[in-house]
Amino acid sequence: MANLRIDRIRAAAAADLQAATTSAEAETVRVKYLGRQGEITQLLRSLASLPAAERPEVGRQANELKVEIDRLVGEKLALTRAAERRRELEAERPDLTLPGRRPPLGALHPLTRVDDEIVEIFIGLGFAVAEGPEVESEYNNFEALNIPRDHPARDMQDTFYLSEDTLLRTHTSPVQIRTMQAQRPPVRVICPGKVYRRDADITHSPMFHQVEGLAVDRDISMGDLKGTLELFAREMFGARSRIRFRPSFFPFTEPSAEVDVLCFLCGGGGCRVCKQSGWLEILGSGMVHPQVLRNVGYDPEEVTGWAFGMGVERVAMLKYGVDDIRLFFENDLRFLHQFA
Ligand code: 2NL
Repeated sequence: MANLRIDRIRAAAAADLQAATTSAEAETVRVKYLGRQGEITQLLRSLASLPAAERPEVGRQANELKVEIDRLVGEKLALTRAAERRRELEAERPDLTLPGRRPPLGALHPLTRVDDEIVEIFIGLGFAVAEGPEVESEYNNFEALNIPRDHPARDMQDTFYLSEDTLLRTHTSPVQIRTMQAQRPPVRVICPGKVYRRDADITHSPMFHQVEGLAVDRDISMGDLKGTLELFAREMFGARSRIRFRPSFFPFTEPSAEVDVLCFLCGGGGCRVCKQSGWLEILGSGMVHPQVLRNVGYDPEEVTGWAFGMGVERVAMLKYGVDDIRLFFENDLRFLHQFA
């Protein structure tokens, strides 16, 4: 009787395993025969009710069958799991013919572009780029530049003072002062950088960018300044660009001149941007004051020089028709994407 039951279980288990096509079904077969309520488990439990003489032989066969089913289930599991893993990998196979994902490309900030453009033009004219610290001494920022103690530009309203005699530079001129202190003429430098003034409205930002240029050598004249700025204007604003000089005043230059370019929006006919004048003011300039030359140890009887300075934001606002300087610093992508 017991033998018959074992044979029947063996045949049934073999058939069940044959029918199992997935690892989950193979697991179900294991539970059905070897689990806590499984047929082999129940058979082994029922050994106690057999006649003592039959017990060892039936027990041995039942255990043999248990080991056999366990081995067969194991083999089936290995086969079905391998097949399932292959199907998984097949489903995940990357389609190498799909187009690649395009990472969004960044773009230079409009101020960086204008800044680079200005600097590149002067590099092309033989100028060397010089940079310096944004935290400066009062001496380099004002004193050396012949800006008198009672000059309005020195007022607390205009300058961020860090202590009695250190401040955030209000222009990049101190870089030129440092350059002249460090080397003998000839000097030709272009100085881009951040500058700081206590001022904020639609055309003024407490931090803005300036580019200043300086040339010092024997016999440097106002004619050299005009020629240099004319070349600059043609490269920056186009071949039809013109410039004009208007007398002005700066404590560090004498004579001084404000430079206008022919309005590149209306070509000089008059428009809203140039306020019907046909001209746009873009920089200040002049012959370096003899006192400034003396302050850096140069002899104004031996060498002369000129300098100029322009605001990068102002040039960028004119060039791109931006009417509020704060747009450059808000980092709103809807604004910035327009320059990509
Ligand atoms: C402006 C005017 C200017 C200078 C900057 C300069 C520098 C040295 C000596 C003499 Cl070391 N001058 N720089 C000269 C004239 C004008 O800037 O309106 N900038 C936005």
